[in-house]
Amino acid sequence: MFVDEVTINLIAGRGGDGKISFFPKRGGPSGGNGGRGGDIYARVDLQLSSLNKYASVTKLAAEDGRPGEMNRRAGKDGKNLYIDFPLGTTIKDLDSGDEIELNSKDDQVLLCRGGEGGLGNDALKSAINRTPKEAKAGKEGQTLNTKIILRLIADFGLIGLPNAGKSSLLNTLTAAQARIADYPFTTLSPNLGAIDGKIIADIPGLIEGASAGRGLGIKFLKHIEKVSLLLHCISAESTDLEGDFHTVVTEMTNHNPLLLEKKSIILLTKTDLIDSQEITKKINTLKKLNKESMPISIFDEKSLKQLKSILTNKIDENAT
Ligand SMILES: Nc1nc2c(ncn2[C@@H]2O[C@H](COP(=O)(O)OP(=O)(O)OP(=O)(O)O)[C@@H](O)[C@H]2O)c(=O)[nH]1
Ligand SMILES: [Mg+2]
Repeated sequence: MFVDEVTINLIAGRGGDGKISFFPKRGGPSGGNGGRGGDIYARVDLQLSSLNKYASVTKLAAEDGRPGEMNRRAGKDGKNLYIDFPLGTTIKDLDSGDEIELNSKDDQVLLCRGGEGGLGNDALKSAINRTPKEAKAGKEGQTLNTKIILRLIADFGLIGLPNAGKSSLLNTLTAAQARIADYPFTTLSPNLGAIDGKIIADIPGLIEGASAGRGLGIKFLKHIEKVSLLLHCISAESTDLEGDFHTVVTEMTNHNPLLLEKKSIILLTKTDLIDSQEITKKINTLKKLNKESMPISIFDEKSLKQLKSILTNKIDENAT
């Protein structure tokens, strides 16, 4: 199970009611103020990489403030609630459409403010009314209907048809141990791996009609929205390179046209399965679709080295 979207209703704490009471002998007002309701904050927990822990959570509330007490004693404030999310989480206000992104490990964002406590009758006394017989009710805490969306933070994104060899490349380039098999839809949810401290995301394969929900659909494309470079894998076994390319590009466009503006390299994968003449021919075909096209095989060290150096240069480019 990999949960990357949940809907949660947030309710900050209600303020405690003010107290109505009187000093037994003097008769003056003694009711204390109610405590503040707890606030709700979102923060980043680097240990988290999915929203699985919120899979069955529909509502989260911070503690209410306690009512005021006798002898002018204020009620206790409600405890704040801190909700931990993975880095790369977007919190969307379903009513206004506003979005907040948690993009840095130290992000802490106030989502809902707790309600003020009500004044007790002691605080309400005045020159005109020295013994008020009423107190104020605590205010409701703010509420927020949210959709929480995880977009993995990755530098490079592997895309392509099912079985194109994406997970094999991830495993070969990094220490990842993604499942690999000779049939489509082996990868059911995104895998991550690190190369020189930068993250590569491998997402499930796309097929024609993915945007209409065929195969595993396009819901995982959100995880490559933040990458700086797309690695589009096309198998050397393919007899229709252009067709394969356009299928994936069309489905990507249907998800988010901005993905097409990202830098990309086409990787002609599994080149150990064809001869060098055929490789040259296929690379020439691919270069018409994207000037940046190169052959690769997990069994060809030289090609792997070349790709690694491109990714490393990419890293250097970004660092400066
Ligand atoms: N000969 C050869 N086979 C490869 C190479 N890369 C991957 N394969 C094989 O191709 C098949 C599919 O590989 P995967 O890495 O699972 O492909 P994928 O793109 O992740 O597939 P999905 O997760 O289904 O989208 C497996 O049988 C791999 O062993 C390669 O460079 N050479
Ligand atoms: Mg895979």
